[in-house]
Amino acid sequence: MLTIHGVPLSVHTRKTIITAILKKIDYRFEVVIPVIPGNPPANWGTLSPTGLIPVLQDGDFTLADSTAICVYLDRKQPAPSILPDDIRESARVLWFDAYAGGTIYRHVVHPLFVQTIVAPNIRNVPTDRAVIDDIVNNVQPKIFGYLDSQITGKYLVGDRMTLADIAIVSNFIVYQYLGFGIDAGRYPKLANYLRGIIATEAFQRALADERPFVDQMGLTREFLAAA
Ligand SMILES: N[C@@H](CCC(=O)N[C@@H](CS)C(=O)NCC(=O)O)C(=O)O
Repeated sequence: MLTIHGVPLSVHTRKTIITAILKKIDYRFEVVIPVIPGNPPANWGTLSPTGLIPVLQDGDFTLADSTAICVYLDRKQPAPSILPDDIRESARVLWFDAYAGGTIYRHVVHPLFVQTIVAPNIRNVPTDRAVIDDIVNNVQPKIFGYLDSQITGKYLVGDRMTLADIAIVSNFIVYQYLGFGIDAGRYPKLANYLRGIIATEAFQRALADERPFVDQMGLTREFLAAA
């Protein structure tokens, strides 16, 4: 059986979990929390060259990076595929996956996570409100506006769930866990799209499985009631 190392509520770990669920691939989970000093196991440097989660182990094969893992799972169990056959659709899926990790996570979700969780609880330094205000007022509007402009149906690309939806929505789950909301008046398509993807079976199962971690960290699940 496959092993996924990570934390179920991490943006990138959730991508691999949802892909496995969607494809009905059995996996076991090994909790690794890199932001907590001393938490990763002694061999972590060998398993994860970057030190980041997630990492997959499939027998004697070890692989880091959520996108690499999702693509590996897609080749291992091709149906249902998370990458369309059409070359332009497939390219757009990879674009949204890159945008999710390189822009949404890097410039919005990760710094908000650092300010609201890591700073006060792990680094024992106060939250910097100015950083949060800058993200909310100056960084996220362009990103949310762009996404809103790209949504034409239930899924971001094509007519079924792809890696694009998995990567983008996984970011918005953590964003909302942290207590931030999507202004449905300003971004109606984005708000509706997120509700639709979160309501799918694969997301609902992943969210149910990660609930103990969410509760333990005192994060909010209120937004899930609307899904
Ligand atoms: N490109 C990597 C990014 C992985 C990543 O940033 N993981 C975060 C959790 S979502 C992490 O390990 N953070 C711990 C840290 O920054 O020390 C991937 O897609 O797997």
